[in-house]
Amino acid sequence: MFELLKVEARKALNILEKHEFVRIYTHYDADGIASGAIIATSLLRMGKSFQVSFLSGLNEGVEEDELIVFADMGSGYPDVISSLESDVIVVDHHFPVGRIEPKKNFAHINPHLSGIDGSFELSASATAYVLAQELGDNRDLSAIALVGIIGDKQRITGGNLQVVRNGIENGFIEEKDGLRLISGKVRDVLKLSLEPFLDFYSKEDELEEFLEKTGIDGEMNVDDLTAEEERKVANAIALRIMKMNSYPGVFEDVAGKKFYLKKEIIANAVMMSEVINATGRKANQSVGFGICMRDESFLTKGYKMWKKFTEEIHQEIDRMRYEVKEGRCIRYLVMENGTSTGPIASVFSRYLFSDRPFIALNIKKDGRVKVSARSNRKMAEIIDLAEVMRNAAEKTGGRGGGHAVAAGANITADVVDDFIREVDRLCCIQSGWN
Ligand SMILES: [Mn+2]
Repeated sequence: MFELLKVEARKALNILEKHEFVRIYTHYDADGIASGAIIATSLLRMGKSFQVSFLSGLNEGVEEDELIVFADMGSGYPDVISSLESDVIVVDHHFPVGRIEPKKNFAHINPHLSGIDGSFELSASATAYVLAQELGDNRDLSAIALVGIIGDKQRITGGNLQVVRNGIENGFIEEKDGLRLISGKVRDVLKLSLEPFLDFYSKEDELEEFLEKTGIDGEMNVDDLTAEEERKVANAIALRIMKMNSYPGVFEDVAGKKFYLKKEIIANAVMMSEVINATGRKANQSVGFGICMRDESFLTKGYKMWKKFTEEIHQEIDRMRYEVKEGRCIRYLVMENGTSTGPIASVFSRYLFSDRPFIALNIKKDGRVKVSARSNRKMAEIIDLAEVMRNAAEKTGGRGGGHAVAAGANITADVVDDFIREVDRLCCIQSGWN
């Protein structure tokens, strides 16, 4: 299934062979950090040196070099890529836009160009893994690919499944039946989990009642639950999620299979993904990158950031759920100096307000505005948020793009109202709701 991707990956190998040093730009989320680590590790094993930088998008400054590799970004920015005087390799899974006219050597590794749905079935990290396998024996990196797959909330089907199977067959990933949850004591896990979001953070009474009804000791470690206990928790979680106006598909993502990484310094794949994500959102990507490179000295810091970030998100959710506004066809939230837009938009769109696309805007002190738009697989069939973000941002002097189900934009504070109006209008046109 990766034959066409591999053709492009071999082109990338030819370019890489001409260089000793590679400059890597990657996205600052879990999938981006995992992709960066996969590429960096494969380069190290080839004896090449590299420098990696983390960006929120390609609108930020990119420095020219002999060879630049873009990971988890690039396909949506043909103008930026075409303007570069460097050799370029793009490893991305966002839908390609426009036409790239490279000045120098160029390889474009993107599942959408190879008949694979990159929005749901191949993360950037899994795409990077396909490249890594052309560069050498990098089968162990299938575990890091899985961290990115989970981080992007993709399904483990199609290409992703093939990568994960590869990891299982080679002993780098262990698959078990059960709930896909973070690690820790049952009580803390239920309270802090964001995927699934269970809305226990400030509802201690409900949490204790939940534990009592299911007959589970909250002090027990989730990984030590018996199959019977796990089934009880799963049923109770399913019931709670159902009562929340959540998207029906969310439970499928939690129940079924859980994954343990045999060679990584965090064994629970969901936990590793959450920690990496938190370091990215906290502008400390090098910590997450270090963990993906199996450097234990970053672990304590990583866990600390995860705890802090997760609590901030829960507090923000509690504060902001009553500030959510309605458009004609969207729901939206305008924050000032908020923690992060992506995670909050994910929880709102999947668990609390799942019947409309959700747009979170964060106005920063410098007047720049970060926008995250989220929906669910079903809604993504009628509304393409990547297109909505791109068009609305372009109309208001910004830039946007992403996936049909999860997209983003960067705009300025003075156009926020116009931007929201345009997003609402475009969502109405696409959906035909209004
Ligand atoms: Mn991604």
